[in-house]
Amino acid sequence: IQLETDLRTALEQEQFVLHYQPIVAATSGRVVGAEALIRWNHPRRGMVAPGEFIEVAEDCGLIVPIGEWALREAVRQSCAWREAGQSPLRIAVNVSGVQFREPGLPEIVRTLLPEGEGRAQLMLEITESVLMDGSEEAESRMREIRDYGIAYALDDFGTGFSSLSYLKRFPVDVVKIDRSFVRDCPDDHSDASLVEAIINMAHSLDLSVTAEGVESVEQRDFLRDLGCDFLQGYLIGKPLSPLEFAAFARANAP
Ligand code: G
Ligand code: G
Ligand code: MN
Ligand code: NA
Repeated sequence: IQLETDLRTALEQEQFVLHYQPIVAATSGRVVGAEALIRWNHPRRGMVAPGEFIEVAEDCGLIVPIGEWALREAVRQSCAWREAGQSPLRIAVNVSGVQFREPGLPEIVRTLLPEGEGRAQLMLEITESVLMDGSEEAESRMREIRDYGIAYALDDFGTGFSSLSYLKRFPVDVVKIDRSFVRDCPDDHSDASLVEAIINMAHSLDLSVTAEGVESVEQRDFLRDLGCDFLQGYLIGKPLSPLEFAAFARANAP
């Protein structure tokens, strides 16, 4: 209850910030975008990680306005970078299932997108569970939002229970291989085979693949050689403040 009250205050007083973890093309190492990750800049506790408040925010419904704030902030920041001369970046924002099912989401997305040239390349990261419950509705909702030019990444891929047929049915653009499968690559043969199978399967459905949790040069080379499209992880860069990310993007521009 105290946390809920504090989260309301955090929204009102704009205590949330977004950090940006770089995503690069596997073959060139050039930056293609980032995953926006929320932090709570708490007046006493300092930077609070999402693991400590997202679940509570989902339970009490505050994830809806918090998630809306994150979408707005990501679009604002990405337009600011564009205006500062940065090459276009695809910014991926995590959307919780609770927020995805909210009837107002398509309208929110529509109104926050700028018109014309500076249009933000926004991507929504959803998990397999979003596709599973109420899938008819999820499908039409995905298509409605996609018509505004938004792309989708399927987060934590492989950890859920969705069947491969979901990938064919829903308008997903990118599959993100969960970092638990990347961790023991390339030494663990079953994980290595699994990662290879996900990449090949995604490609045969015309989807791109991002590997998460890339921490070593061996993992990077292994994934690149399998044809994985994009890489994300501590080897590439940890989640960075907006200023730090801008410097990273300049240094690794296409
Ligand atoms: O930043 P960190 O590595 O601690 O992120 C932990 C988890 O918090 C991630 O799995 C991510 O999905 C979730 N998360 C981060 N930012 C957001 C956000 O803006 N909205 C939602 N719903 N989840 C987020
Ligand atoms: O949305 P998702 O659940 O994928 O959230 C990404 C989380 O993974 C963030 O909390 C981020 O800090 C964390 N993360 C990002 N890169 C790495 C990595 O290379 N190794 C590990 N262990 N965690 C990572
Ligand atoms: Mn994510
Ligand atoms: Na993930």
